[in-house]
Amino acid sequence: MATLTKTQPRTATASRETGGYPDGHAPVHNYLREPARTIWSWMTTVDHKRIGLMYLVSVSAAFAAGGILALLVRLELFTVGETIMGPDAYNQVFTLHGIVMVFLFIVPSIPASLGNFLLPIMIGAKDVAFPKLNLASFYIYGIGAIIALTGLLFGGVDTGWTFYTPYSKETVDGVLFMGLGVFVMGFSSILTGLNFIVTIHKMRAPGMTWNRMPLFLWSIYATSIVQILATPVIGITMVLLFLERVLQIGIFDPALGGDPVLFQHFFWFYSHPAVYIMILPAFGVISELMGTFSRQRVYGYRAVALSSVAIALLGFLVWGHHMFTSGQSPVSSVIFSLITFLIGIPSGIKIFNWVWTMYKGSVWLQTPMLYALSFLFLFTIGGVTGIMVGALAADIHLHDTYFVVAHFHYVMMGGTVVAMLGGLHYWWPKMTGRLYNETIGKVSALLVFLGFNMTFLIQFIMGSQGMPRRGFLGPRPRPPARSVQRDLVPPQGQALAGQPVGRRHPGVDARDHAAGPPQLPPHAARHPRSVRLQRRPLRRWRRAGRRHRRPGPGRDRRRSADRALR
Ligand code: HEM
Ligand SMILES: [Cu+2]
Repeated sequence: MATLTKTQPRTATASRETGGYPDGHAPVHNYLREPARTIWSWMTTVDHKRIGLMYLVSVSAAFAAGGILALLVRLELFTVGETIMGPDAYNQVFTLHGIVMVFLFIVPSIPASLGNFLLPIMIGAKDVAFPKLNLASFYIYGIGAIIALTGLLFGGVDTGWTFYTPYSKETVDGVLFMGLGVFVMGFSSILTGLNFIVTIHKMRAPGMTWNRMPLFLWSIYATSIVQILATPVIGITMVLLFLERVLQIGIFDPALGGDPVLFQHFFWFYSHPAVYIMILPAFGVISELMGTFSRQRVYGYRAVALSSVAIALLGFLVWGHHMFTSGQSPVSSVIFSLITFLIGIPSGIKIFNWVWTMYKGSVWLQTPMLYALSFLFLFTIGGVTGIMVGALAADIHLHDTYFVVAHFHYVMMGGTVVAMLGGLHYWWPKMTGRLYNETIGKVSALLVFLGFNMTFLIQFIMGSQGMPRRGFLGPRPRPPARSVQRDLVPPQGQALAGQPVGRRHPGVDARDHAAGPPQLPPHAARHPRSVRLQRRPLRRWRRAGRRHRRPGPGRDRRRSADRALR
């Protein structure tokens, strides 16, 4: 590399044939053309660069498909009531959006594409440790995706990407295929992780010690650990769901002696670590970009490298923060909440080190750096709101609202996708031998940033005001009586106070008031916490009375909006 400095003049022979390289410096081997350019040679290749590129094309296709589904969701929510589809179709569309984006796109995204391409190059190895297994992983991914999408022919899925029981046991048969597809794709993820770990352990060139490894590889290494340890759990969970549906064995179905909440434990035991499968590679990309475009070695190399591993390990201990409202014991909720806060520390270490690197360096605002700055801004919002929903009291209100939707889009899209875009721009010349147009690159980076915030920032506000996620915005018939509604209160109320505490979206109108003041249960007097909770319905009742006496268009608008959300 040292010979190719900028003082060396580009010779006249540098041309398209030499790929723009000065004569004599053209790479001996051009993986895009050799050994052949036929489709068959691509399909049977064991070259990590080609496999990385094939993954890139596949995950991009999945991203585009998921994006179209997202547009359908937004379009449907454009007006109250049916805009382009009914409630059942809507459930299907947002579910498919989630499944495609999570399992087909974001889990394999950076590690399988950029990771495959760069890992051997960065450690000075010829290829990954098991090239054939690498190709097999690609096909397993493809087969899994096809099985999952076959579910569309069998009624599709309307469970949400989380497949929660007991509903997923009762609903259409598409669940079977989606579950099986996720199971199969899991193997692809495990084998890729295995391949990367062995490659990093065994194939580093002499001199490439652990402490000299590029930060991207540390993050890929940490990701691989999570892939290997966590992915089997989702596989087993999907198999159990499959067996439960087909053979009625009674694992999740209470009628058969099973426990539906058990499913949530299994699911999140994978899916929380999986969010680190999604974000750790992004951290790695950002570390590379920050170093290069600040023209400065990333500050605190060791801390940044080891924080990836710390996040990967701690990530296994926080799954219960998705279940604060599931009726799990208050003790476990407190513990899960505490460990969730702890994860903020290694994440913060990275953020501060990146900022310090920029501060000490000299920032060069090229397209990849614009994406890196977007990442810093968006991921920080995502992380901080993660801590907010990790706080027990706040999450009782925010769970299953648009606030959570905003949170995870800030980390997944604002984090992982933005980092991937930055990385693709950065390594594009290496991967293709061509340079992109810098102006178009910068404009796109800006548009992504603005468009993303316009779409998702507002969801924090909607969510904190109580708008439920996954809700079809349609006028629905009003339930007959308030008392029936009370019975439908989600379990968190009972869990906290031993009594229903009222709905999260109180219907404040005259009828509520006419029902008379709610009664405090006798034990409330002895229990200060429950007194506070129990007073809430009373305050609502008083407020309803005030509104009742103040007629006007404002009240009517509130009422219809309120009803629309139900
Ligand atoms: C910085 C640390 C983070 C913390 C403290 C955190 C915390 C949380 C908590 C407590 C929830 C549950 C909220 C609820 O359902 O009421 C949640 C949901 C979620 N988070 Fe995070 N999070 C963090 C980072 C991430 C990252 C990096 C990703 C993905 C790249 C992610 C993806 C998700 C997803 C997908 C959900 C919602 C799952 C669902 O219900 O569909 N989070 N997060
Ligand atoms: Cu989580």
